[in-house]
Amino acid sequence: MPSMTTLSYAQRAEKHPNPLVKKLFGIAERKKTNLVLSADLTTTKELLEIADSLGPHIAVLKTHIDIVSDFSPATTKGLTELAERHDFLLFEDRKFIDIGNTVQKQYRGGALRIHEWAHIINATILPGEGIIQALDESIRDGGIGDRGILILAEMTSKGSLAVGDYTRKSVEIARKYPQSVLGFVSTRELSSLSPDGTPEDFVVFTTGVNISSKGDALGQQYQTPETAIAGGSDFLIAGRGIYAAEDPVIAVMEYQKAGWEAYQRGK
Ligand code: 5BU
Repeated sequence: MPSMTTLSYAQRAEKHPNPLVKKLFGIAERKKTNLVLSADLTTTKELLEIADSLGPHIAVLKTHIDIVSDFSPATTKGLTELAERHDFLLFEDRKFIDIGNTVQKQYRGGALRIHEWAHIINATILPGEGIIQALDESIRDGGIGDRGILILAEMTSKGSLAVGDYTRKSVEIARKYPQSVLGFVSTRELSSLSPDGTPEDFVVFTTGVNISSKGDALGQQYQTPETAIAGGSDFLIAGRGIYAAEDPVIAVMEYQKAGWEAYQRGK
C-alpha cells in the first residue's frame, strides 16, 4: 500500500472523511500551493499587510496572535476577511499545553477567542490525552466541520525532546479523535497505516522550512522544501525566509514554486 503522499491532494480530498481536511486539500489544488506562511509580525498593520500581499500564494496563514502588540478584535476580523478574500485558512500556533479544563478556557475565551477565528490550532500531548479530549469536545460543541487540531508530534529546535515514545504516542492519540485531529506538526510523515494495516491519512505540516539558511543562533534548524516533501510533508511552513526577505512577494512565489514542484515530483 503506497503512502498517502503518493496520492494527489485532490485524490486525498475525495477519500478523506474530515471536512476541514477536504477544504484544505481543495485550497491547495485550486491555488497550486502547499505553503503555510508563518506570519510572525508584531503589529496588526504589518500582519494584515503581509496577509493581504502574500495571501494569493498560500494555503494557510499561521499566526502567533499573542505577539501582536496592539491586538484587538480588529486584528482577527481583518485576518478573517483576508482569509475569505484570498482563500486561505488560519492556523493559530498556540501550542496548548495544560489540563483539559484550562485549555478549553484558553481556546474558547480570554482576550484572544481563538476558537472563533482560527480554523486550525495545535497542542502537545505532554499533559496526556485529556488535552486532546478537551479540545475535541470544544470543537464538537461548536459543530464539527471547520475547526481542527494538529498534534505537535516533533519540533525543529535543536535538542528537542519531542521524539521517540512521545512522537509515537502522539500518533496513537491522534487516531482516537478523527473528527477533530487533522494530523501533525512534524518534520516528516509519521504513519500511513493504522495498526490493523488499513491506510490512514494524517496531514503533515512541517515547520523550519527555509531555502537559503540552515538555522538561526537560537537553535532553529531548517530543511528545504524538497527534503521536507521527500520526507512526506504535505504543507510547508516558512516564516523569516519569506516575510524577512528583501521582497516578500518574490520570496513567497519562490517558496510556492519549490513546494509545488517538489509535491508534483512525488506523484
Ligand atoms: P521561521 O522564521 O521560518 O524560523 O519561523 C518558524 C515558525 O514556526 C515560528 O513561528 C515558530 O514558532 C514555529 N515553529 C518552529 O519553528 N518549530 C517547531 O517545531 C514548531 C513551530 Br511546532
